[in-house]
Amino acid sequence: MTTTLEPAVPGAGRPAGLREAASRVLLDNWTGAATVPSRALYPHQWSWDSAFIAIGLRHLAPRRAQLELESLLAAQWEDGRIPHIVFNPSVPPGAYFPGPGFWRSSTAGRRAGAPPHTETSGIVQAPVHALAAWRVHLADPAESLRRGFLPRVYPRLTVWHRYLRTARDLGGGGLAAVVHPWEPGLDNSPVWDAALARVAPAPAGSFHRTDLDHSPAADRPTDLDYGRYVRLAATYRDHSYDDARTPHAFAIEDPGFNALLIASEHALAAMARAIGADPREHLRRAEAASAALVDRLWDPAGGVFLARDLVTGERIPGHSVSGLIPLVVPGLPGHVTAALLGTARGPRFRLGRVRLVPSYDLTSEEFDPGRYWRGPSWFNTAWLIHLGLVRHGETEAAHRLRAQVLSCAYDTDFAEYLEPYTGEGRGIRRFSWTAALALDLLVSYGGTGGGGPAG
Ligand code: 9WN
Repeated sequence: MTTTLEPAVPGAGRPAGLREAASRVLLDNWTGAATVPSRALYPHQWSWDSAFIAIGLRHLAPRRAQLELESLLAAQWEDGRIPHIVFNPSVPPGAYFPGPGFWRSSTAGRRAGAPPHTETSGIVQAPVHALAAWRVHLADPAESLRRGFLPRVYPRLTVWHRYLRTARDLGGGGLAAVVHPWEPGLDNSPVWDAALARVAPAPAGSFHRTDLDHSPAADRPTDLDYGRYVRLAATYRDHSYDDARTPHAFAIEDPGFNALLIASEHALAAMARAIGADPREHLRRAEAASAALVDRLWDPAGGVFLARDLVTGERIPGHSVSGLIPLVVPGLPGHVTAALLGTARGPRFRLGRVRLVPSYDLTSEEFDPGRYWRGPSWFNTAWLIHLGLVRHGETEAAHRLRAQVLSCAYDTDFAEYLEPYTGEGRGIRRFSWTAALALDLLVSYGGTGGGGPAG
């Protein structure tokens, strides 16, 4: 078991050549209007990936970073949802499963306002977009102004948040629910196991997984997981992606997803000020959602936020990194953030004593150091925890985490995720958000990139 402490000195551990190598990944994965997460495994545009990618891309090409977000928003549905995948029509339909022929957005999603000429998935991902858009604007305000970036994206992002606040408030308590494990982005987290056990899996022979052509099966979700993912998505599709009409076997209030919505609402307030609109409604919403987050998901005994299963009405006892992500929310009660920081450093996550931040509780029987979101450390969640540490004045811990992100990204050729004890790269390499977020922490050192004034 490796317990190496990374250097606490700003900039130490910064691998020479990181900037060039990360830039090369982003340039190679750029398709003309957006960036694929990976040429091989994920050959289309993904929603929260694009937001994280834009955060890094802004340092290389602010205009491209704007386009990254604009091309995603061009596929927004009329009901406000931003789909989790926008399919590239020039990629062969069988290159990724589930592809456009499965989701059938332009027909099955017509009533929900899916775009008629672009194929997308019908589910969503975590709302990091306003937080990214504000940072993209700040990278080059003159170019942003010249292109009318904020006035173009602000109304769309506002409608996106409205969709989550209204159609997705399935629990009626002021938080957004996710209706598929792919939505919070932590696909096979043990936190979903009990809820997924209620879902009758689609028969194994009824679909063909393409992910196993690119990644070892031991690093990926299981076939049984996939059967359930397919069943949930097909049921939603067969109810025209109508949130009110779909009988949701999986409906969960996830702390990370809601924390990002709140942080992004603060970013919308900053954007509103910048374009001369009234920020007060955004601030009021952020405050109301923060209160709901604490009220519905805070677990004082565990010192962490828990997900709430809306089918049983109960909070789910498992501790995932998602429960620490509320560190990014400005203005949470001091006793909550103090407890969260203690949990991050404690035995479950061992911040500073393992690589990055494990995706699941190290002390749990379900922890698996190699399998996707059941334990491995990911760079996007590390970037978010870094933002939280900066925001709470935890400078030394932030420096250490940053140094780990830089060295681990470089040493693993921008792996998708890491074994937390050894730092060994897992999944695919040359993964876009790993490159983008390492680049961001490399360039905008000092908290400005990770802990800007809003969002
Ligand atoms: C399903 C693209 C996405 C990420 C997710 C990650 C993985 C997809 C998959 O890849 O999910 O959306 O096929 O496994 O879990 O967070 O956005 O990088």
